[in-house]
Amino acid sequence: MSSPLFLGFDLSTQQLKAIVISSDTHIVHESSVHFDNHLPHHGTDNGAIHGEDGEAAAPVAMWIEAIDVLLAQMKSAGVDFTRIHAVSGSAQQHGSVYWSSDAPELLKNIPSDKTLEEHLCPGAFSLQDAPIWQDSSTTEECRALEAEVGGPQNLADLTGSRAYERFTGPQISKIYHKDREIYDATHRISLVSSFLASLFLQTYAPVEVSDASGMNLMNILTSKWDDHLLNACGGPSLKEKLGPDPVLGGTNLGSIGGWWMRKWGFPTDCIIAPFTGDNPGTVVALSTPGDALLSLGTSTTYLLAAPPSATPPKRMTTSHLLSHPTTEGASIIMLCYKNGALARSQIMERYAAGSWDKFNELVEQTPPGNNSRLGLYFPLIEIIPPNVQGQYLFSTTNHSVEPVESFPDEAHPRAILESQFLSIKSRVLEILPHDAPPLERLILTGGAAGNPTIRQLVADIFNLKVYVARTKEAGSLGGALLAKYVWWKPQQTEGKNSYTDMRHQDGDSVSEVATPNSHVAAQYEELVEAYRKAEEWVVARSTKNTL
Ligand code: XUL
Repeated sequence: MSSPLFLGFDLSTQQLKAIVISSDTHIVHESSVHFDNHLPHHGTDNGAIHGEDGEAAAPVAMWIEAIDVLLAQMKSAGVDFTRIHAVSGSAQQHGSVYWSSDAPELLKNIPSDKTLEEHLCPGAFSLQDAPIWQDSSTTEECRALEAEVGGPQNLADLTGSRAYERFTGPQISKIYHKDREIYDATHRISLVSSFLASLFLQTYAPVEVSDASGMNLMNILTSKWDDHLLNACGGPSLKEKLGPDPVLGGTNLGSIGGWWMRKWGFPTDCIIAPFTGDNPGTVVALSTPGDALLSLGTSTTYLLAAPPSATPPKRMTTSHLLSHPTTEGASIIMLCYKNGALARSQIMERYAAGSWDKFNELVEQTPPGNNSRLGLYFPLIEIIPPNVQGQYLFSTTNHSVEPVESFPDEAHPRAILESQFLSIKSRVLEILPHDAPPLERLILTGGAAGNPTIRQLVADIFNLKVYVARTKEAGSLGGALLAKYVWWKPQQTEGKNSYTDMRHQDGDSVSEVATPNSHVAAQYEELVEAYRKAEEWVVARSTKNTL
């Protein structure tokens, strides 16, 4: 009855989810609160309020009310909070929460007869709507930040990413330069992840390293705030407003606050561990360093947990490098593409009579390399490579590529899959240091992960065994695992207490679904160069078009 349980949250764009796991990592409870549906009075559209110039924000009061509602829901479903030994979670990356100078006192003294929302809102915040990752209003601040360090590549070398509108540094910079009154009234700035941890601690929580990597403010090699960048984004007071340098996941931040014990019955020794971002949370849920994760959803996201190595992965202006949440010195390489499922289903509609079975048949009828045809498809303006749009067809001969007008209809399904995956492969080869240990597994998630033809093609192109995840709730599971880790770690002997050791004891959360054919994989190695040339042609052509 009293065996320990661990609670993990995921505060994503559209909902707040919670997962409770047992010490042998079985999911024993899941709950969620959907912002638009359950809390419509906050007036959000898919969890956000959009402004006219690309602004996107979420009411902090909505997130806090969601916690009150979720806890009540869990209690009535019979979750026994007295058995929760640790709490952690993950949250949408990059968003920022602005606490007022009354926040420390308000956080500390929450009366048991009040909800979090009644007590904290609006007084604990200097800005009621938190800017979120969908915000694209800070182009000016991005260019200024890059110029400050000598250009986008220098900023990528320093922080792991060039400046992006959604990143927290440019967001803070906008408030500092354009809303000084709000900035000056701000006592502490949290990420969405550290804001959640602060509520549970009832005092400010530090930012976690992996999520801090999405700010353009942390030195990616030392995991410390970079004073020059802090100064550029928020003047001399930003260092104090951000609090101590970021901490590693699995750090014991202290016990849960008194309100949580009195109101919900959490035990006095329930530990709070740092909350992380949703992408790093997914990485810790489904992979260990040496694994790659490929999410084939609306967008395509590739996440690679790179083990510690003497030479750090190369930092590029089209990918992100994040510190790994639990393994010191390890990192996560992240690539985000806009043209994922939409582009594939357009091809399926147009050339495979609207049927995925037909699409698969056409792929299987054509040989790897597509009879020397390469097609790149960008119905939406792409992120990687930046700002390209349209359809580009090529014939490939011995490492050279020639643009062509058209393909036979049946060549398109294989062409889109090959080019989407070769784009990732070419970049991973470029980013990974030469002395990096070989990758071990590729874990597929997202809608297309169920397609057997796609699974096999992915195995062949990346030359890796392909696995699929057994859960859809990777973000909150990652949070629950980080909670379990902070409890488990001190009970182990030194040298056998890493997060990876814990996950090995847990057994796998993925199942193998495809094995590469080494002969075919070798053919794809050869095609990477042709793909690069085709992409160069497309980029040169789009640059010309926009001049
Ligand atoms: C990653 C990003 C999104 C959010 C969504 O850089 O902006 O994936 O984390 O929750």
